[in-house]
Amino acid sequence: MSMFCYQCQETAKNTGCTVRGVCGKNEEVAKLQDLLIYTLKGIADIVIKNKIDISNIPDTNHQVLNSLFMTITNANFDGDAFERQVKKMLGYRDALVDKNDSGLHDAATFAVGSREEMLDKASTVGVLATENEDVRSLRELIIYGLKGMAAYMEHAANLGKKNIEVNEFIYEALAATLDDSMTADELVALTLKTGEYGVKSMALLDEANTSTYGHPEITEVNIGVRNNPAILISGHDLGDLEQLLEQTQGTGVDVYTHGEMLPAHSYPAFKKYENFVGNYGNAWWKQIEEFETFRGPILFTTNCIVPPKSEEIRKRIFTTNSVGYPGCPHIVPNEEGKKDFSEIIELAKTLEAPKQIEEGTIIGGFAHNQVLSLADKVVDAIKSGAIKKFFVMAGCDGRMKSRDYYTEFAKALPKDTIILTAGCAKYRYNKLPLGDIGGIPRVLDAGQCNDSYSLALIALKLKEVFELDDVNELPIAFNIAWYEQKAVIVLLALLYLGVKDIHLGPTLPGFLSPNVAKVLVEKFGIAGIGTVEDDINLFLGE
Ligand code: SF4
Ligand code: SF3
Repeated sequence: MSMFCYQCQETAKNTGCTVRGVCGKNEEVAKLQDLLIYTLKGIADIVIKNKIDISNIPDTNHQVLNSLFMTITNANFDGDAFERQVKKMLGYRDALVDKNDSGLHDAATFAVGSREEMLDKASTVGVLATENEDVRSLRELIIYGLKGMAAYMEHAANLGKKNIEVNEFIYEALAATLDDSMTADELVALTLKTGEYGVKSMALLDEANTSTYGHPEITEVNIGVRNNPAILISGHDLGDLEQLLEQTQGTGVDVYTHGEMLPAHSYPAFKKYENFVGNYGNAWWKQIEEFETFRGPILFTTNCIVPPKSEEIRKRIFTTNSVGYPGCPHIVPNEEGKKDFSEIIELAKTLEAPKQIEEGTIIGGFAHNQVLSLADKVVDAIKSGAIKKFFVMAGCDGRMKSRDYYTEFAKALPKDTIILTAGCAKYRYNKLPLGDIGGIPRVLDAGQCNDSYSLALIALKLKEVFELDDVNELPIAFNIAWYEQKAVIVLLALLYLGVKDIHLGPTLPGFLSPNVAKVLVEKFGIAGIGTVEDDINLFLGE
């Protein structure tokens, strides 16, 4: 076995990628990612054992987030970037060590120089280094939750919002994954605590986005094209979008969103840009064909990157933040956080306008503020029986054929039900003509995966209005699609908020050992998916 990774839903045979990632990650990158995570654990070991006041190490805190984010599925495929990051983090780590320290873990003290030494060391510290499969499963569940949390924290930090408590928790949890004395029960408790901090990180990002760009409002988004050269912006970072829109003003270059950037159209602050045309295409995995017809440059602000099939497309790809791809220009901010996108804009001017692949509009902007402003209408519709049930179908999309389930499920839902969605999972049904209930669309899109937080707030508000003791008494079912590690933190956040009986698909995570899966089933009622018909009957109690 040359590598081992089982962090995403598409992991080979649902057990682990062992030769090359299904995502395209090669052995070297997989190993350097393992070593980077191990180095972060070493930093955490020193921070916790030496009781370091982390308010004094802001750069280390930030780079811990960035490192975690870099290892998320489809974020960064650049081996050189990982080698540099490992070296950088070893530098931060060694600066924290006191020469009188004793009792530190190997992760806090190991030394490597060359790439070869790094790869050798990585072979001994990856996921499988934890022999007990239940402990391994819980440790990885926590680590994947931290990765998702770090991504959300980084976006918030890019807009100037921080919460040092969350950084402290990240150190605590990273260090705990090195601690062989932790019992399975303690690790389960830490998993729930990870969910608690997941809620805090999503709340922080929500505050960062809404205080900077306003609250999302109901918006029709154009899915057709205009006849100008254009740039496609993908990923989740709204700060990058703002800078791109500012810099493209008056250049004759249009801007379109792809994948998870779609919800940006619902923020009031972006509506003033005349060249912010619409959304092009679908979820991340369709980029292979959609980048071909888009014809202009693409800026990735976060995952999901799919390794480009042709040299022509690779030459149009630019990355920033934690993402990277070998040979693609990576744009870094200056001291004031400003990024220079002129190279992308100049390239766009030399390329053809996008080819139209769809036309019409889709509707979005149903985040908490907008939905709560419609609360009376929604509550009346529930009371009158016009709305019988809500289905939270948030999460990720992916390539697997079995995800057709979600399209079929949405189609088969009775007309008196509403889908609440967030994340790129929505592309499985957001263009279906599902109609509305008394003017309320049957698919309410709260935004990006992190905006699952909005869905939780909406549920908690309904619980209050209906004076219920438990959120599970509401007519809301959870049928979530997962793919990468941001969906893991969303799931842990929902568990922490007390949501029970979540159905998770299209497969249960391969990283759950049978015993850990059993705990999740018994304690939280987690279940997989079945056939559309059986599941609808089950959810509707028929
Ligand atoms: Fe495999 Fe997913 Fe890991 Fe990629 S991220 S190597 S597809 S488990
Ligand atoms: Fe999608 Fe990658 Fe997860 Fe933010 S863009 S939800 S998969």
